[in-house]
Amino acid sequence: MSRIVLVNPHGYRFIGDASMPLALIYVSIHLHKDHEVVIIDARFDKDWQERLRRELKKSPLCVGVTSMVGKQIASGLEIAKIVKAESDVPVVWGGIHASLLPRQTLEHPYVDMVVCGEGEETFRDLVRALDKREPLDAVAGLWWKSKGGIREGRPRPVLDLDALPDIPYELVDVERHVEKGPFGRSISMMTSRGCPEGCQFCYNTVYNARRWRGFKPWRILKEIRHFTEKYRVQHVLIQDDNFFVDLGRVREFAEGILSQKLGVTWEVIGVHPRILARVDDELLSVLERSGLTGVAVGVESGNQETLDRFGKNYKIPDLVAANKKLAATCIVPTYCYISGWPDETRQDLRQTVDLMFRMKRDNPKMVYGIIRPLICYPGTQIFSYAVSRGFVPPKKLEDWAGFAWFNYLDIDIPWTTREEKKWLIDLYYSTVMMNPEYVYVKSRLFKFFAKLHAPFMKWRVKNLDFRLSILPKVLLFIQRRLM
Ligand code: B12
Ligand code: SF4
Repeated sequence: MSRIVLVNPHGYRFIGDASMPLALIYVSIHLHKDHEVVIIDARFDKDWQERLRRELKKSPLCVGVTSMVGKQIASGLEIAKIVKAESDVPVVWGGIHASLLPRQTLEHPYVDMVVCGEGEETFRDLVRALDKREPLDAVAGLWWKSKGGIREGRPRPVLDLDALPDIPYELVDVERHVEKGPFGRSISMMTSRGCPEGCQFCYNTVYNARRWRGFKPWRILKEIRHFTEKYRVQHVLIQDDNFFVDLGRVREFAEGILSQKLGVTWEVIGVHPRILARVDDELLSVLERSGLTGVAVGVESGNQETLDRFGKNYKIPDLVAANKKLAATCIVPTYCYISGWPDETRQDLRQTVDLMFRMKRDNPKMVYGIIRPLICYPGTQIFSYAVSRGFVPPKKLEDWAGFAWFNYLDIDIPWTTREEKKWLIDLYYSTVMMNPEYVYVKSRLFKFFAKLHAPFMKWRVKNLDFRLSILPKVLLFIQRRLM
């Protein structure tokens, strides 16, 4: 039995994120029975550096790190630096960022291997090869460094999700990831991967090649039962990119919650407006009775031309109708928007803001949601478009740590001036403060301030008037310097 150490980097501090480190739990799925798998979480373990150093003394086969663009990269490199300074243990990176840019990730001296794409089988095969000192050539899905330079294994086919064994949640202290929210003890989970849509600003079109696959309802229900019975979980946050793709699956799942009397409420963060519009009254009623409390919907823009141009395949009147239908239920929608599209005019943005307030009039329960400036992430079609317009992407792994909203003013966006970016940032943080209920910010202090300032921020956003606006700048400073 060998040892494997996995470390979850921290991203922004203080937002209070306690979600399960699902990536690291899933990659352990085939390994934890035959090996000692240790998961360290830099978000919670105050002494994570010491724990890592102690683990390194036990000569693990490798140390694995997950990655997503933004601050997690800096934290991931801090982890890798410790491993390199104190041992000869190979450092394996996985996750969306490393998978999209494996070569550049491997060019960093602290990274020895990259698991590209889904990690369950690739990591299992890699661990076997390391354990038996076999060559790495046979490991599909792996990129690695060798004396001859960077090597690329053959691609790994996508997984059959239902063939996976039970997910080893107990590798972490599950209780630590049970969050206390308005619906009681809540836990996050994933029930599907990928998305068939073609939004040009989303990693899915490349990372998952528009393939969607979901766990069968019986499996999701079994997991929820485990959480309710063992951890008294009362609410489930489903983090899928597009949960509603297969409405038959959704119905079976919702009916299963009712027939099995699971007694939980649930919430979904990935919903496409077109599919929402397809949910008929009868299914809506099943969903409501089964305990669906909220859906986060990617509206993106109130300008139809922008939606059509960037592949968000739906019509605004369908969304407006779906919102009205939701108004008659207990299901609370949160709508998410993007600003700063290529060549977006103030008039286009005005339409987005008008849509936001119109939806509130039609459905007073609704959560406004946030208007985020567009960041062209690697692996999206809009990223290639930005490059064609002169955008020069970061050349080194460490430079991606600053590729996020807190640094928006310094990201080169070919179609936006610095003045315009300042204005979009004011709009962004003003909408953040309009949403004390926003699902991803758990900090009570934030919620308190947001409640206090919400009416004023709504006025600013509605009138697109950011003169003398101090608060968004304070928030930007906090996110840049302190988080
Ligand atoms: C939960 C989540 C979060 C949580 C993080 C929880 C955590 N553990 O730290 C929170 C809310 C904090 C968060 C924040 C952000 N997120 Co986020 N998040 C997600 C979400 C919804 C689910 C991630 C997840 O758990 N997936 C489930 C696991 C099983 O899948 P997986 O991560 O792909 O892992 C598999 C493989 O990648 C691989 N793998 C992954 N890690 C490793 C490690 C090793 C060693 C190996 C071998 C394999 C391996 O194997 C796994 C199993 O197959 C994804 C969307 C998505 N569908 O993935 C976005 C997503 C990852 N987030 C994204 C972004 C942009 C952000 C933010 C930057 C946005 C922001 N608001 O500022 C922030 C900032 C994070 C930061 N850097 O500080 C993007 C990433 C894009 C990119 N190019 O990296 C995504 C894809 C959303 C999107 N549609 O664009 N996020
Ligand atoms: S619907 Fe959502 S998850 Fe699917 S491609 Fe569009 S933005 Fe990405």
